[in-house]
Amino acid sequence: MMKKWWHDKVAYQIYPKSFLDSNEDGIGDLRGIIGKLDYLKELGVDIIWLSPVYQSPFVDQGYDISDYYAIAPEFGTMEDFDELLAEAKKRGMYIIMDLVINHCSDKHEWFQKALADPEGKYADYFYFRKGKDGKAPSNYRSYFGGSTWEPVPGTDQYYLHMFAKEQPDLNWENPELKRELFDMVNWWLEKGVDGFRLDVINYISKEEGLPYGNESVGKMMGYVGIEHYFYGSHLHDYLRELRCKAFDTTDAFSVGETPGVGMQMARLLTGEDRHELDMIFSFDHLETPGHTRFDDYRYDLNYLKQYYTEWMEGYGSGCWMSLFFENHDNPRMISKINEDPEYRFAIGKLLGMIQFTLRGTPFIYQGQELGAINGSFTDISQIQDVESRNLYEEFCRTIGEEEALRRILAGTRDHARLMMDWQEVCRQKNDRESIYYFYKKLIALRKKYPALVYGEVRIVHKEKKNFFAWFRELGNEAFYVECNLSEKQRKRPPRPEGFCPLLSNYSRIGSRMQPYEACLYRFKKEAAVCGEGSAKAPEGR
Ligand code: TEU
Ligand code: CA
Repeated sequence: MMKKWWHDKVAYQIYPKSFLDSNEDGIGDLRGIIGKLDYLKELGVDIIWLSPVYQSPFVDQGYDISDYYAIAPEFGTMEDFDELLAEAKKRGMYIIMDLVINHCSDKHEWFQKALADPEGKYADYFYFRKGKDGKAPSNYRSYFGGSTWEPVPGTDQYYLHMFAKEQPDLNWENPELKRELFDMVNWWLEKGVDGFRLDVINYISKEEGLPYGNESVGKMMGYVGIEHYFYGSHLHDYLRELRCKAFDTTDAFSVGETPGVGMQMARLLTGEDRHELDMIFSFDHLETPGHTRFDDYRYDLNYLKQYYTEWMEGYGSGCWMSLFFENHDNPRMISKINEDPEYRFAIGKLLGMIQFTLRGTPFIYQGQELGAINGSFTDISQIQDVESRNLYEEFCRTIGEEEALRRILAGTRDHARLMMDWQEVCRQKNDRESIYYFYKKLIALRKKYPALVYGEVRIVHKEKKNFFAWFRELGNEAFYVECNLSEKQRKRPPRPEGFCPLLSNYSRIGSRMQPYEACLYRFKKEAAVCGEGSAKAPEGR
């Protein structure tokens, strides 16, 4: 595969609202981020993905944009943003923005003008449709509960919104809208941003006529109507256009958020010959099959092994993966795997080991490097997120309050949106055995050894339950990683000869593997001393 500048980089997602509040108004802000660039640099981060910082009524925390050319005053000013860009550049770091162009805010002037003049040009920037017999034009269900159709008061019209009713979907069939969006993207690129994360980008092409959704497909996929807008027939054309008219002008980087897209579609979206997206975020690995985010259950790491085995072996050499476990929409991964505090840091380090030694570009979500866990919410009044609040009401009607609360507390996006714990950072920086240091070491190793970035992945012992191991090989360099996926000790399978320990989440590598143990080894020709049983303690734990 042709080398790209982002292949050997480490990315870090910042959710600005809860990263660092510099002026003590309770809301994280751009100056807070500027003040922590050195922290990120020291950790080894190269690329910063900023969740939306544009002007917004914050119904969906900035994913409802009312002005694509303005910075939300809650976060600071355009001068602050320019300073952030400049300070990042000074440190050799890259900034990527969140591009939310499937929908905008109902407060955006386009939507306001559309409402004011239903015959005017802006009405066609959105999906306005007549109701049917006093009911919504179709049966589509919104991601945030209820119908995707919101009636326009005093008319027989409805407009489409896949998410909150304050987030009307944009009509990509309209060439003028597309031009405005491409101009906007170019404006940010000219400013110096290095790329974009594209919010729910696989929903932008909707089937003509927006036909009724098949209820049984909806039941299976969770959302009625999904077959008519998920991976729509013009998606590839739109992405290629966006790429040619915007991204290519500066070799900008793009990572598409594409929920529900499996490996086959992912290949079509990211193949290096396809000229669409550089990478995608696929979410299939975030829940064990048969479960949704709102189920209160334990995640099975054997599924993660199965998922990565499939992608590492099947995605193809011309595609490049994003490697991540968390973001602002999902509970903390450690909490999903095992809530016993005894295993918290071992699991956190195990996840880091997987994330930084498989093939792809790792994305850390803020706080993950500290082993952040879910919040301890107990009551719906503590929950802010629009998705959780809407779904709670819906659940209450069908399964009762107690069960509704249990489901919301299991899956609420608020877990990931708690303030970053800077005191914990201080504590961990003073502890050489902390997860923070473990991440820092992993990142440094990944940067030191190209085999950990570009090497072939060869997964072994596939049939062994609760055990995940692989080689990374490039030229004369070879690495071996072995992980115990369970809280039970286990016999250590024979380690390949000539491999010396480099890093482990336990201080001693014995004949039995400890709960969630993860070890990285490097091949040394001359190293007969590293034979079975004589492994010396690696750095850190
Ligand atoms: O999320 C897209 C999306 O499909 C969500 O339903 C997501 O899958 C879910 O919340 C978590 O799995 C993106 C943004 O990441 C999210 O924050 C926004 O609310 C949403 O788009 C609308 O812009
Ligand atoms: Ca603030």
